[in-house]
Amino acid sequence: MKLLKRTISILSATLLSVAISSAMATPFNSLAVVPQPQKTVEEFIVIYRNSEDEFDFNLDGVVDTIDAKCVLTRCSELVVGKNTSVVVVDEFESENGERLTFEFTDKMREKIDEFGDVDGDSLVSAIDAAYLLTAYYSDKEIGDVNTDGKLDARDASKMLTFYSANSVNIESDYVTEKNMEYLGDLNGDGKVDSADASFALVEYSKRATE
Ligand SMILES: [Ca+2]
Ligand SMILES: [Ca+2]
Ligand SMILES: [Ca+2]
Repeated sequence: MKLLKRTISILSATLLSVAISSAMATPFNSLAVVPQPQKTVEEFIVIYRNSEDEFDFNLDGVVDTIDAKCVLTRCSELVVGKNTSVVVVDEFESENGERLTFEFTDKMREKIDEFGDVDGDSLVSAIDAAYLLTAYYSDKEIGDVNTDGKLDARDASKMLTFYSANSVNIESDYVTEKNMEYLGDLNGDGKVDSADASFALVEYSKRATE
C-alpha cells in the first residue's frame, strides 16, 4: 500500500507536468475544451488488475510495459499524422538487455483506438500510457527493476547501466524513465544512481544469507 501511495504521488506529479506542457502547447482559445479524465489512476488500477487481455495492445498475450509503449507510439502517430512501421523497445526494458523490435500493425492500432483511452478523456495520450505504467508497477517491489519477482545483482546492474547512460546524457525512453522512477530509487533521494545499486546489492546479500 505504501508503494502504491508513492507511485500514485509520482504519477500525480507526472500528470501535472503533462498537463502543464499540454496547456502550454494549446492555443488559448481551445483551453476551454480540454477534456477531463473520467477515471482516477486508483480506479484504473482496479480495472487493470481485473482485466484479461484488453490492454494487451501488441497482441503478444501478455499485458506489460510494452503495451504502454504501443499507446505512446499510437499517440505520436495521431499527433504527427504519420504511421510508425516498427516499434523499438528500449534495451533497458528487456530482460536480456537487447532491443526488441516488432511491426506495428493495424490490428494493434485498432485495439488501442478501442481500449487505449484508459483515463476516459476521449483521447489516446501520454496520460493513458502513464496510467498503464503506474498500474503495471503498482504491485512490483521497489528495487526489482527488471520485474522478475526477485531483487538481485541483475537489478543492480540495470540501475548502473541506466545511471551511466544518464550521466553521459544518453536519453532513455519514457518507459525506462518510469521504470527507474517507480522502482529504481531505493534510497528515496529522487535519483537513480550507484547508491541505489549498492543498496540493492546489500539487500540482496542480506536476503541470500538469511
Ligand atoms: Ca502485450
Ligand atoms: Ca486518455
Ligand atoms: Ca529483479
